[in-house]
Amino acid sequence: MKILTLAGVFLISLPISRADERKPNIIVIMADDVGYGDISSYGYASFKTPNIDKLAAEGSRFTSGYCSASTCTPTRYSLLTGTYAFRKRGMGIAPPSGPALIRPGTVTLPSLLQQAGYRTAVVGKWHLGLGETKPDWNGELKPGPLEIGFHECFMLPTTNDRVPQVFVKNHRVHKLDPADPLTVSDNKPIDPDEPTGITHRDTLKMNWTHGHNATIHNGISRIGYYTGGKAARFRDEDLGDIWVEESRKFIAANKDQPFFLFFASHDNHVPRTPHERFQGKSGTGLRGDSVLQLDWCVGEIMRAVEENDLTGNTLIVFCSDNGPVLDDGYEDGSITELGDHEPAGPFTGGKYTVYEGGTRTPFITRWPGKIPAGVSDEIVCTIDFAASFAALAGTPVPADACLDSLDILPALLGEKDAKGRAELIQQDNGTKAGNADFGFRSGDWKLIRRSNKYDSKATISKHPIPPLKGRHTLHFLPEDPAERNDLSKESPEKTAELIKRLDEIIAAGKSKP
Ligand code: NG6
Ligand code: CA
Repeated sequence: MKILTLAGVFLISLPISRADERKPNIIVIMADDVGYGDISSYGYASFKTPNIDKLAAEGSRFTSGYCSASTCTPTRYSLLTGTYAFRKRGMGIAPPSGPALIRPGTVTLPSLLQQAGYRTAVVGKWHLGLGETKPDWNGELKPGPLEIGFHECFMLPTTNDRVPQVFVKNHRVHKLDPADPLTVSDNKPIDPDEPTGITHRDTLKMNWTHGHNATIHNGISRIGYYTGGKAARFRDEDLGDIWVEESRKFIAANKDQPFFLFFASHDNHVPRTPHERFQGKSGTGLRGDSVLQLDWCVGEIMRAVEENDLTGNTLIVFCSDNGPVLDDGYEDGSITELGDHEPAGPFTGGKYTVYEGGTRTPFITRWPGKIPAGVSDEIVCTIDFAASFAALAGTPVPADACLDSLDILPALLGEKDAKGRAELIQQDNGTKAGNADFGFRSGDWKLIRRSNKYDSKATISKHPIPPLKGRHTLHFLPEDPAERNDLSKESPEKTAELIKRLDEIIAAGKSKP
C-alpha cells in the first residue's frame, strides 16, 4: 500500500515534465504561391535557396508532397481543420472584411496540440477571416486564431494585396492610435478624395495589371479601400524581418516547453516587395527575389532553433499553400525577367488549377536524429498535419473532427517502408463540391474532374496550359507528369473506377477511417 502511494506520488510529480520533454517542438513553415521548381534542391530553379536546401539535405524531401487546394484560403482551412475545404460553403479566397471562417469550438491542429500541452502561435499571413460577421478593426478582433487553438498571433489579416496593411496582435490591430480609427471597405471607396490605383496610376511604384486598383499604400494600390490607422501601417519591405523577429521571440520564450509555431510567410505572393537587400539578387525579378527572402527567413528560424539548443528536439516542416503564378495582378517582372526558371518544375499549371502544378509543391520535413536524410516519393499532404501531429503529441483526435486528415506520421518522418496516402483529392478555389474542379490522385493515376471554366486573369506559366478538356481526363503520372496525355478513352475501366471513388469520397462527407 505504502509502495503504491509512493509510486503514485512519483508518477504525478515527475513524469509530466519528462513526458513533455519527449514531445518535440513543431514548426510548420508555409510558403505562399511557391511552386515545386522554386526551391533549388528540387532541380528546376535558376537561383539558389541554400537554407531550404540545407533543411532538405538534413531531412526528408518529398517528391509527392501536396497542399490540398490551389489557392490560399481553402488550403489553410484544411491544414488547420484537417477537413477538405469543399465540404463547407464559403471557403474560397477570403475578402478583406471576411468573418472568421473556422468557428470557435472547431477541433483544429493547434487546439489538439494545445490540449497536448503545447504553446501555440501563428506568425505571418492569416487569410481565414476575423470576427463574428466582419472584423471590428478598432475593437476586439474575435473570433480569430485565439478562439481556435492558438495562444498568440502576430499576423497580416488577409494577404498583402488586400487592405489594410496592419498587423493583428492577438485581438487588436497592433499600434493602432484610437484617435485615428481604421475604416475598411471591400468594394466602395470610403473617402472619394482618397487616391486610388485608377486615379493616381502614374504615381505608383508598381503598376497593377488586373484588379488591385483601389487604395494606395507605399506606392502600391490594393484590393479594397481603407482610411486611417496611419500609425499602425507597416512597410511591405519589412514583413519578413518583422515576422522572423516575432518568431525568434516566441521560440526563445518557449524553449523549455513544447511549442507549435505556424510561420505563414507571404513570399512570394503579390505584391512582391522583398526587403531592398534581396532586390535584384535572384536574376529572375522580384518574384525570385521574394523566394530568396523566404529562404533567408527559413535560415533565421533554423538559427533560432539552434541558438536555443532545440535542433534535436524540433520537427521543422516546409510546405507551400498553392502552386506558382507569374502575373497575379502587378507588373513586377515575373514574366519578362523569368528566364530559364521553371516555377512549377516538370508540372503543368499552377495556382488556381488542379493540374499537378497547382498543388504539388516543395515539401520537406527535418528532425535531426529522427528523420533520416533522404528523398521520399510517398504521397503526403498538408491536410494530414492535424492527425499526424496529434499522434506525435500523443493526443487523440475525436471521431467527428478532422474528417479527411490521415495519421501518416511514419511517412512524414521518412521511416523506411512507411506508407503515405493511397489517394488524395486536390481542389481549386471552388467553394463547394458542386462547383470545384477536382484532381484525384490515386497511386500513380490522376483523374481530373472539371466543373468550372477557369476564369482568372492571372498568367500562371510561360508554358501554355491546355484547357481541362471534357468533364474527366485520366493521366498516368510516372509516364506523363505534365498531364498532357489523356488516357480516359484508352482506359475506360480505370477512369470509371476513379470517378466512382472520387464521388464516393465527396458524398461520404469524410475520408478518414
Ligand atoms: C485573387 C487575386 C490575386 C490573389 C488571389 C489570392 C485579383 C484580380 N486577383 O482574387 O491577386 O490575391 O486572389 O491569392 O484580385 S491566395 O494565394 O491568397 O489564394
Ligand atoms: Ca497562396
